[in-house]
Amino acid sequence: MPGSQLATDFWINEAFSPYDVWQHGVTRVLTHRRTRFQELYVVELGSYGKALILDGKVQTTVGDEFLYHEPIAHAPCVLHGQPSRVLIAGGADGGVLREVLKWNTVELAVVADIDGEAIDLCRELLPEIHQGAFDDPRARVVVGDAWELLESTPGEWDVVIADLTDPLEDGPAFKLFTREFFEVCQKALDQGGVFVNQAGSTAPPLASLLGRVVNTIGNVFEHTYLMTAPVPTYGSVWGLALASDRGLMNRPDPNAIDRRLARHVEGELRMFDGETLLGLLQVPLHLRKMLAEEVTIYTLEAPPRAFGHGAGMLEAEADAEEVDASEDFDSDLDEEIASESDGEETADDPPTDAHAS
Ligand code: SPD
Repeated sequence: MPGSQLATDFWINEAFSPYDVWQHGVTRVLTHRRTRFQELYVVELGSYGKALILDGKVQTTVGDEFLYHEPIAHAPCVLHGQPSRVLIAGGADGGVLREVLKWNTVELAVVADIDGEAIDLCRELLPEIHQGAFDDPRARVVVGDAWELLESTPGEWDVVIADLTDPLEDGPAFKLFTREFFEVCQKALDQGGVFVNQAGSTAPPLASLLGRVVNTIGNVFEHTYLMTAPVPTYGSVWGLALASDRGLMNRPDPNAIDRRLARHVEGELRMFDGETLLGLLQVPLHLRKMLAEEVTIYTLEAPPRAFGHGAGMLEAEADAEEVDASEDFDSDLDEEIASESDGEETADDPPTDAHAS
């Protein structure tokens, strides 16, 4: 290419559509393997540093992870006001866990991810992302199906964060983008609880999936909001859907949000504050129009299919009996939740409502 000086001969390609590919120059491969659920790379990218890539899709990079992990963690927590129990569906890399644990109100934060090997590799190879969060006494890892865990813990969670891979055919996550899953999340939330998920790309050729995911969530919860966050290595501005059965502030007062963050968040935030949240919640006209016109609802019978293909799910399904660890983790978690519930309640900061600021 005229005028360009390339610095590596080794490239990883992520195809966003049959016609759009982003290449990242790789400077080191830390591991490449096929887990029981997906193809996994941990590599070092020349521009963005270490990165986790699952089934050909960049999940997180040291260089831009904060642009995704901060909003997906702090937006639901700050709009809840006083999150105590947080469930992260997916989240193997520990980036969301790290952010959630900055909340001094959080007593229990569970990462429920089906791919134990991915969790282990992220703990070993991506300390820059989790920063020791898995060792926090308030953190718990459940290797298993987040759906089953949520189903077995009705009304237990203040915040549920679906930090999932894209809904690829034969991938591990596509069922978790359906009405049936969102209904399970709704029931798993305590009164006033807040749900958030990564809902897809806003790029015009791809945004219909985002519109349908948000419409499906809106079919389940009383109130749904779209946030958009720029995450360079996801290839476009990314959609995050927030939902709750109580109205949240969609034009929050930045000063009120900053006060709440100052009271409850310990540790540095790089991109998230009151002004940022206000901006994330104001989405452009063409997306608002798309949402207003969308009618499709994703179901288990007709689930979403993002561009790409999962590598490992067929093998995993054949091993389903062995994978189904829900009986063990359900009873452990129930005990933990029961003992946590015995603790004294704090009431310094009542939950937000639509008019609070
Ligand atoms: N297209 C990539 C979307 C990835 C969303 N999940 C990221 C996991 C990071 N913790």
